[in-house]
Amino acid sequence: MFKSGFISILGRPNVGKSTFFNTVLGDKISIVTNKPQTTRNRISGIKNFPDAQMIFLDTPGIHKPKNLLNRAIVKAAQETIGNADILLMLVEANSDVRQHDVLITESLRSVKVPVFLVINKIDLIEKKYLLPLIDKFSKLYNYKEIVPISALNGEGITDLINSIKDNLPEGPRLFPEDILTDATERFIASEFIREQITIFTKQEIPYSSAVVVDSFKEDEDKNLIKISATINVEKESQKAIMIGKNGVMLKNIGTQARKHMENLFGARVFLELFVRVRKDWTNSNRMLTEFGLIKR
Ligand SMILES: Nc1nc2c(ncn2[C@@H]2O[C@H](COP(=O)(O)OP(=O)(O)OP(=O)(O)O)[C@@H](O)[C@H]2O)c(=O)[nH]1
Ligand SMILES: [Mg+2]
Repeated sequence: MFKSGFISILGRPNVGKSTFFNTVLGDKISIVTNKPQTTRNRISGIKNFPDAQMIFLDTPGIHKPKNLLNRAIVKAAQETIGNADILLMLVEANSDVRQHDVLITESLRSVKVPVFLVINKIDLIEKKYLLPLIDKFSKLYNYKEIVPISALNGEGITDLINSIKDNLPEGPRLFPEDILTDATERFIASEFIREQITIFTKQEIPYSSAVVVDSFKEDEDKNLIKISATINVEKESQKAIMIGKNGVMLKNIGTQARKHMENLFGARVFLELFVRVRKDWTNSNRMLTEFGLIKR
């Protein structure tokens, strides 16, 4: 019997959804930072077994949105709830039940598919704190399974994969075995740039930045990819910070992003970055659509 299905990874911002997604897939596809609201789009990642195919969906952290950008990213996460065969609600072992965890539980009330509680970051706590936390979460929802893991060091991942396999419906292979993700190389390139922006810049700047790849040209003979991308910010002052003194900030962002691209694409990358001010884009339906954050 072959099994297949979609597994959505849900949770409040920063609990480690994208880290878990990358660990399961064995490749760095989704970007990870120590700041909340890193992921903005739903991304799929396909994991193949001799007797099963799992399509994991990494989603943006669910929170109370304050602007149009945040409303769009929360919607992208919530939309996966109705389309998944198994839902993983990720939480952090090193924090108590938070308001946003309760918010997410509420949106799972009418769900018919199995919901797992996945307690991540167990490498950060002593084991004795696990049971009381499990107890608190169990009062919120009747989870099908409760699995403690560390997405960072891989602890518990095999057990979780086995439980997922047990709960997957019978079904055919849905995608060819050589497909890893639905994210395009262009999209991943733009994300790797945004990841470095989020790491290098402070305060509101990561949240005011959107990256668009303007051109992506592969020269197979030279094993070289030429990428040109625009970083959109909301204000002139942000543009100045993004470029930095003598262009140092932009250079650092570009250098680091290029290294990650070269690793994943297995080719040399020539990366050219531009910075452009698009006033108040985080509250513009038109610009959010242009930047791929609202589906056309
Ligand atoms: N110690 C520890 N840190 C972890 C673990 N998993 C993730 N992290 C860290 O948690 C932070 C957030 O990780 P992400 O994977 O970006 O979290 P996310 O849930 O995808 O966040 P959003 O996309 O913002 O919703 C990063 O600094 C990770 O390195 C873990 O198992 N243990
Ligand atoms: Mg993420």
